[in-house]
Amino acid sequence: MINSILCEMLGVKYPIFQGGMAWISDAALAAAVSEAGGLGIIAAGNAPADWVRGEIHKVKKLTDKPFGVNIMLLSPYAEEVAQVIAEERVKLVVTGAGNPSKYMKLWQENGSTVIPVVPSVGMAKLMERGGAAAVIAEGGEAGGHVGDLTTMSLVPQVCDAVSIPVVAAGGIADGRGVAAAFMLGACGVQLGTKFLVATECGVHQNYKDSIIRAKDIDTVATGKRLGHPVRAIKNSFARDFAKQEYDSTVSNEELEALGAGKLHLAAIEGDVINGCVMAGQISGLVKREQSVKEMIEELFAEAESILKEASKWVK
Ligand code: TUI
Repeated sequence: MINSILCEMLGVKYPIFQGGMAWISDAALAAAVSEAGGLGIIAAGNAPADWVRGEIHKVKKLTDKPFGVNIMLLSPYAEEVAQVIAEERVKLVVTGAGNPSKYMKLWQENGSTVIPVVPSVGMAKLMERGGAAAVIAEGGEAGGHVGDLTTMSLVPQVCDAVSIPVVAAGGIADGRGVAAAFMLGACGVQLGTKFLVATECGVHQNYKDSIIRAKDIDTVATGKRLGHPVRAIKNSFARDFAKQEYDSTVSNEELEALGAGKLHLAAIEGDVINGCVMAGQISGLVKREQSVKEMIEELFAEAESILKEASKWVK
């Protein structure tokens, strides 16, 4: 068994978070991960607050194990979702794509543990000062909205800068990645891309197939010009977006409009050519659909055996 302070803090068997993936991480996926001993997370994404409330009610019916809600701070509904999280007294709040400082007090007063995703040491320190229970240091290998630093550079620097537990995210999809994260000082991991192909993940089959087919160099981060780069599978949409991004005659508004609704198009409608197939660089390692339970047990069995064998490198 991997011994992590996070297991005790969050009441989970395995120190693994399922990434909050907009349009994808619903109550069914979150409940499956929580039931398997990890931390299932409902992603609010750009969804209205009522949808989030409904998924919270659903997950509570599906499992009595701990779960979390991920609030995407760029969402037009962020304010209302923040209120729903407080009203529903969600035990664990993960934040992404921005600075959650203005909501921290509200959530803490309502009994939530807050664990923000951070792309830098500065943000990690700010979150610690604001009362975060832990931080998720997410490297640019991750899928979706990404920061500049890689997981390898970010995680140890964040670990040195804060006293709260650090969860590593970005580029992890097997036991080697989990073991490496612990070696960098993390005491937990967050995986998104791997869970995309879980049997219990309701994303369109075409989306799953795109991940399973992908090679190491098949993702690209676009949208830096807009201030929120997004990593996705290189397809017709991503290539066109990249071309327009480098065209100075295309305004930022036009570029935003080009991206609007494209994750929904891929994830729900299954158009993986014209839609945005958000996924991490580790897609090339994700080769088959498996149940969430099988994934988690395999990940930790592999990580444990690697960590036990690690002494062979030392004379
Ligand atoms: O949030 C994510 N990944 C996401 S969100 C998303 S949906 C989306 N829709 C439209 C545009 C962009 C995204 C798809 N994937 N990961 C967590 C994450 N948070 N990555 C980076 C950050 C982050 C960035 C800046 C966290 C804090 C931050 O603070 C900057 C500041 O000062 O506000």
